[in-house]
Amino acid sequence: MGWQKGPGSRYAPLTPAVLDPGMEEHAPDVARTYLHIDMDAFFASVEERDNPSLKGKPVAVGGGPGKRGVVTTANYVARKFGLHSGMSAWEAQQKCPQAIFLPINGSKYIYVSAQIMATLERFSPIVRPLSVDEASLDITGCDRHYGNLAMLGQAIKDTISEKYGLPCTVGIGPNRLIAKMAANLGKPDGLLVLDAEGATKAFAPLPVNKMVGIGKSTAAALEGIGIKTLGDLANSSDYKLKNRFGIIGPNMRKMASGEWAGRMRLEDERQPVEKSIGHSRTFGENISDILELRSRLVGLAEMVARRVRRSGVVGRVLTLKLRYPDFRTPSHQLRLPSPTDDEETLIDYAWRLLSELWNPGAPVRLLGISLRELAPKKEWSGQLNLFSIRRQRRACDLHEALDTLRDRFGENVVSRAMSGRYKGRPKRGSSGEIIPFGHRLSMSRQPANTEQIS
Ligand code: DCP
Ligand code: MG
Repeated sequence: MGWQKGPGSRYAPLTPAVLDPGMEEHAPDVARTYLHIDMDAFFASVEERDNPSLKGKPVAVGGGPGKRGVVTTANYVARKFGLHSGMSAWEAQQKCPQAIFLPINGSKYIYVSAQIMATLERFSPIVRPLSVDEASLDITGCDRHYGNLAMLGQAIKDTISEKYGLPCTVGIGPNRLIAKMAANLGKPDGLLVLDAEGATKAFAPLPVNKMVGIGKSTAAALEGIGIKTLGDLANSSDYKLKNRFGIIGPNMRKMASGEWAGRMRLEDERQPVEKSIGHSRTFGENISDILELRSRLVGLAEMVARRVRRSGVVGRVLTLKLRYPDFRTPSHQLRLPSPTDDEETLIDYAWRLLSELWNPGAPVRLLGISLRELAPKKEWSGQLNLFSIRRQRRACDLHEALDTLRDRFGENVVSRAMSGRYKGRPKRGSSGEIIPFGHRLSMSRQPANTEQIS
């Protein structure tokens, strides 16, 4: 799906974090300098560091022979064989049978990430962690102690290497976009400083999908009007672009020219205001234990709620699906009393759906939940009664704090699975169904349907 124009078109306010307008602390007319740091093959590099015998060999984290799921990352040796993040374990094994597949050690990576972020604060008072292995620093004036910008960049690379034994790439530029793009261009183990003019030259020959925020389908739409490279995009007319993409069009042109487009919210087509937002997990081993299933459900609900909040929407219809080992994939859905982005609500109702759908004790291979009938949150705020506004406000504070932590240290850093509310063995009703934790909830139900997914 490409960007469309017109009042009917809605895309998620999903902004690549580096381009979030909220991140610009200073008036744009004040000349500033930014540094973007991104660790190289982060999870794999941490594993190589901790086991030097892996050096020089193709390494992937996640996946593995006989395992399901996906590769989270591959080291640069393995990338030569075509391995990459998000590739299915099966495909990765076909492409590189000799690769060493390692289990994911999330808490270790989060710990290392926190160490690195803390170290970066020595180099600038303004450090914005953007993901588990990426940060954007405002380094205006900070280079004076080091000689020049490149020397500051090198000092950061050396420090990370000496203290943590890990490689990274650093990009420096007059705005966060150029700094991020410079880091992308410098990978791996690189250091690239670009001024505005250098950025225009460096971007020009690149295919349009190399620009942060331009994915495959927008690239295809651009190609459809004869724009293949960032140079083509930079030289396009705003009229033509606006006609095809709406306000996003001229903003894309600005970005291709290396101009800070921070006042816009560049919507990432990979997550348009989808019809639904959901997550599912295929388990390494089938799960038949109810407590284990509940804990997975809580994790999924948290992830869905977080994505929903990030998109600035609320959703009305909740669907739960599970897959049995024979690949039967029944699903069950309900309409919530009011649209929500609250994980506790999702947990309550998803739990209820599970109790009605699941054959207790039956092994489960996959569990997923999704929320649809999404609408912008602001459209709903007027319709909430006083009580729910107060409740929502308290929930919002909590969500904000948790989202910040997860943005900073990754999805698994905080978990509510052991909070009092979800502790203990679930109760069963008279007919054997599982009663949700908290109060019983009234809802309108739709019959379970069964879909076959191969
Ligand atoms: N990651 C993940 N699932 C993905 C992509 C990434 O779990 N689909 C994890 C593994 C990566 C880490 O996040 O090591 C950081 O992601 P990056 O996109 O920065 O990728 P890498 O650091 O692995 O490689 P690069 O050198 O390209 O930055
Ligand atoms: Mg990285």
